[in-house]
Amino acid sequence: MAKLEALIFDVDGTLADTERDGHRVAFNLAFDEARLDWQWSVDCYGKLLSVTGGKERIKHFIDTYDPDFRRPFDLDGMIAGLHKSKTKHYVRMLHDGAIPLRPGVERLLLEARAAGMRMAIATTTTPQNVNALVHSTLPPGALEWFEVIGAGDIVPEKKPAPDIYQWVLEQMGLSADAVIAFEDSENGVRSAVDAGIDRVLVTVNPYTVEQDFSGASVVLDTLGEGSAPAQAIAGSAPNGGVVDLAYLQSLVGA
Ligand code: XBP
Ligand code: MG
Repeated sequence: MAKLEALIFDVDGTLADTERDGHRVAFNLAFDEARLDWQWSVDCYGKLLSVTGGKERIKHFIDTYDPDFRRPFDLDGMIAGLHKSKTKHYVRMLHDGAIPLRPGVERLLLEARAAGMRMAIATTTTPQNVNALVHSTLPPGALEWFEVIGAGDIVPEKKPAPDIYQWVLEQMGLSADAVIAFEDSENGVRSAVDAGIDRVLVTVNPYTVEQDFSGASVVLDTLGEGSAPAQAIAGSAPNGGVVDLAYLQSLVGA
């Protein structure tokens, strides 16, 4: 039986439901600040999420939804400026306590830490956003629980490309069959699977619930808490409804 050696977590949608009431709102605040008449509705943002990466998403929005927009000479520079402003708003919102962790996340992190399980992050989002989420939701020093944080532009291609998972595995010196990836989206599962990780646990959210998770080992609604057990959407939920290290080890050994 392969031994489980590390847990690798996606951030947005997985650790916390950050997209609808966090990132989307911050993009709109940045557009306001720049006096642009763009406002991303909840539905529109759901479609835009097919493109990962905030800067890439703004570029895609212009190309697809506002093709007549008078592009400045330095469009990439303009998008980078907008994105910087968006990150500032997003980080402030997190520090104001706008977004909690998803059910079961802190419980599993604490169990893994107590057991000495190695942990890492593999995300498309900007590093400052990871720091702000961890600082605003977990005890002081929690950033150090994650041995490696792979985020944003550290790799050339964002999810669904496998780059970020490959980078994290390389930094940890681990082979793909010794880890479990935690994801919430089809793009994230593709990224992990294409990096050779064949144990992926998905917890869906309203934006991703209809996506194709055929590459995942199990699809749940949440990681589960004693009072609110996890329900399986595909595969088997843990006995007792709580994703813990014993259940994760059973997925790796399966
Ligand atoms: C989600 C993303 C990110 C966020 C916005 O990443 O695709 O682009 O939506 O963050 P993941 P930025 O699920 O891999 O955590 O604006 O910083 O890109
Ligand atoms: Mg995600």
